[in-house]
Amino acid sequence: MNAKELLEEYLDSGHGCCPGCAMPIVMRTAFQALGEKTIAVITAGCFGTISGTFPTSPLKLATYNTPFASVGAAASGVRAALDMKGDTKTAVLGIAGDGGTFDIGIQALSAAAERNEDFIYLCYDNEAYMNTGIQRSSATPWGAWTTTTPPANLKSQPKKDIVEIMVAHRIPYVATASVAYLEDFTRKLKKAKETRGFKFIYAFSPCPVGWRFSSELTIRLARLAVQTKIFPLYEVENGARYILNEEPEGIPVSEYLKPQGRFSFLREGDMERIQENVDREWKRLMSRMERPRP
Ligand SMILES: Cc1ncc(C[n+]2csc(CCOP(=O)(O)OP(=O)(O)O)c2C)c(N)n1
Ligand code: SF4
Ligand SMILES: [Mg+2]
Repeated sequence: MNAKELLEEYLDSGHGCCPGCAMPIVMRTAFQALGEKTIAVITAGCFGTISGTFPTSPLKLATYNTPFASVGAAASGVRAALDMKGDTKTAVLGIAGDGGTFDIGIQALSAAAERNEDFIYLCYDNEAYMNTGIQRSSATPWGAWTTTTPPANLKSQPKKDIVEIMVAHRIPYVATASVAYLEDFTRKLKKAKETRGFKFIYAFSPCPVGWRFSSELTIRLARLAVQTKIFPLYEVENGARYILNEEPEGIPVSEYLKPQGRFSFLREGDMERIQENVDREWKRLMSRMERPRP
C-alpha cells in the first residue's frame, strides 16, 4: 500500500467493536486496499451491527445492507446495476461472517460463484455466531466451547473446509488472509480487484470475547494460527494453481490453543488429536501445491 492509500480511512475509530477485535483490522485493510470506488454489501453479524448504527455510521463508503442469507445475491445485483450504467471501475465487496458464509449464506454464495459474478466476497471468520452470543457455526473448530457446545458436549464435528468448497467452483481467485500478515492481505485484495469474475477472500478474525482470550493477544494468536499450520496462508487460481504464501515454522498447536479459554475443556489426548489432524491436513494441502516455496 502506498502512503496516500494508508492515509485514507474508511472505517472511523468510533466504531463499536470490542477491544482487541480483529474484524475492524480486516475491514480497514480491505477498504484501504480497494479504495473509495467500492460499494460494500453487508449482512447481519458483528460487522453489520457496528457499521449500521442508524443514524450514524463509522463507515465512509457506499454501503448496502442485506438480509443474512443474501450477500451473494445482493452483491450480484449491485454489480449488474453498475454494469448497466457502464461503471466497470467501482468494485463490489460482499462481506459476511462465518455464519453468513459457511451456513446461512452458502446457497447465494455458491450460486454467485457458479455464475462467476464479478465481485469480491470477503468472509471474516471468528468461528462462531458472535453477534448473537457465541453460538457454534460450521466454522467452529473441533473441541471448542461455545454457548451451544457446553463443556460436557464440546464441538464434535470438524470445521467445514470452505476454501476447498470455493476452489471446487473453479472461480478465478480464492485466497486466505490474516491480520498478522497485512502486506500479504493487501496484495491479495489488490489482486482480487484486478481479476475479473468471482473472488473469494477468506480472513481469519480472532474474537477475544468468544474465544476467551486477553485482548492484547489478537495479533499473536493470528500469527500462531499461521505458524502452527492451523490457518495456512495460500491462494488458488482458477481452481487449480495452489500457491503457498508463508512457510510455517510448525510450532505445536498447543501454543495456539492454550491461551484460549474456549479450548480449556479439552480432555486428555485431545491436543494430540488436534495436532495429528492439523499435520494430516497440512500434508494434503502440500500435495496440491504447484510450487511449494521455501
Ligand atoms: C435470517 C436471520 N436469522 C438470524 C439472524 C440473527 N443473527 C444476526 S447476526 C447473527 C450471527 C452472525 O454470525 P456470523 O455471520 O458468524 O457473524 P459474527 O456475528 O460472528 O460477526 C445472527 C444469528 C438474522 N439477523 N437473520
Ligand atoms: S464479539 Fe467478537 S467479533 Fe464481535 S465485535 Fe466483539 S470481539 Fe469482535
Ligand atoms: Mg462469526
